[in-house]
Amino acid sequence: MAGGGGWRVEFVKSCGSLGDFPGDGMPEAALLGRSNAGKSSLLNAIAGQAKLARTSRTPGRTRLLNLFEVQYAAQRRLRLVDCPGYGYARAGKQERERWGELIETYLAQRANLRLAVLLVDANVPPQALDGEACAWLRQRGVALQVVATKCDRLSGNQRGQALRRLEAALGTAPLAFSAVTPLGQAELRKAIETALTARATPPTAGR
Ligand SMILES: Nc1nc2c(ncn2[C@@H]2O[C@H](COP(=O)(O)OP(=O)(O)O)[C@@H](O)[C@H]2O)c(=O)[nH]1
Ligand SMILES: [Mg+2]
Repeated sequence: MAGGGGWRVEFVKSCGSLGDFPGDGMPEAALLGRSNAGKSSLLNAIAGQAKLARTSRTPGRTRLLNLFEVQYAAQRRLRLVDCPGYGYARAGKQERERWGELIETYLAQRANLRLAVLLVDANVPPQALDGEACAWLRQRGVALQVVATKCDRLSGNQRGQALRRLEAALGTAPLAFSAVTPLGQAELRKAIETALTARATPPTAGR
């Protein structure tokens, strides 16, 4: 198991309901974003494992919450909860609502949740759906880190502009990130560790 920045990441399971989640106290960070925002690529990059999460050219395929566990220090573990991409137009209305319901139940009710990591593509203008997601999370008191993905596609000037536009639209400074260059990768791992270490738990016994 190759590591990225001292992280050892493994897939645990996929969950279709909150009842499928482990009943432990391990701190969790949710990975959120519209389909095609670069979530699978980001997960592979910060894990240092090319094939950990499937990167797909068919957006909207993943319907379950996918759990990954990270060992990031001798005695520290955290869980990443990869949530289905929201707002994919070609999914039927019913499907969209069901995916949304599972994500919202998790974000609103899961006691282990410490941080929502919201991915937005830096190459497209700020999207209303992302603004709504930020507002929804703030209303519920969920700590939020916005990540501007695919920044390698932008020149320094364009990147600065895109970041300022996103900050103005979403009300929080995004972390500039690329899955294909090291940009932002160590910073994101650190931000997740810091947010989740506030109340650290010991490793799960018996796994
Ligand atoms: N240039 C570049 N392309 C990216 C980056 N992250 C994702 N992509 C591309 O964006 C598309 C969607 O990525 P994916 O990780 O599958 O997005 P997901 O649907 O949010 O999981 C794919 O074609 C990726 O190769 C990045 O950091 N830089
Ligand atoms: Mg994906």
